[in-house]
Amino acid sequence: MATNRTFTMLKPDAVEKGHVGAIIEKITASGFRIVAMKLTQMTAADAQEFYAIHKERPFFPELVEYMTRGPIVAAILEKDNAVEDFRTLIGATNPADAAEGTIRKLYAASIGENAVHGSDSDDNAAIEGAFHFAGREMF
Ligand code: IDP
Ligand code: MG
Repeated sequence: MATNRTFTMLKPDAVEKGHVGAIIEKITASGFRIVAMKLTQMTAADAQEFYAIHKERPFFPELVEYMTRGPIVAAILEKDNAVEDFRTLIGATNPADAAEGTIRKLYAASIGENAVHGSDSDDNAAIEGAFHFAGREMF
């Protein structure tokens, strides 16, 4: 995957609250092109694998429960400097620390239920995109 791509999930809380349209509008208005997108739901095994780096953290069971409780919107996005620019657009992990106007500031309830995921590196963007999408689903 090209290094100008990142991977995102609109998490179950964002879908439940009806924020999908507003968040996608903000993403595309910020210059990201949608390469792939779908509504899907992760199994516990999926979430444990996706978030394996956090498996020793005390919040891991809560994170798996949260991420599997309902559908998510998974997407691959393209833009110059995609990974860094998308992390800026979503804001800090804890919405209390997120900058004004960021997606987490606008739509996240807490550090756990924080509305949106963004890859933290080009390598992880490629791994996470391939976790959710087959090549024929990417445009
Ligand atoms: P990130 O999503 O901003 O990269 P990470 O530290 O990688 O943040 O954590 C992954 C996800 O785990 C967060 O987005 C959030 O949903 C959850 N999480 C992180 N820290 C906590 C916590 O202290 N309590 C509960 N959930 C957390
Ligand atoms: Mg992270």
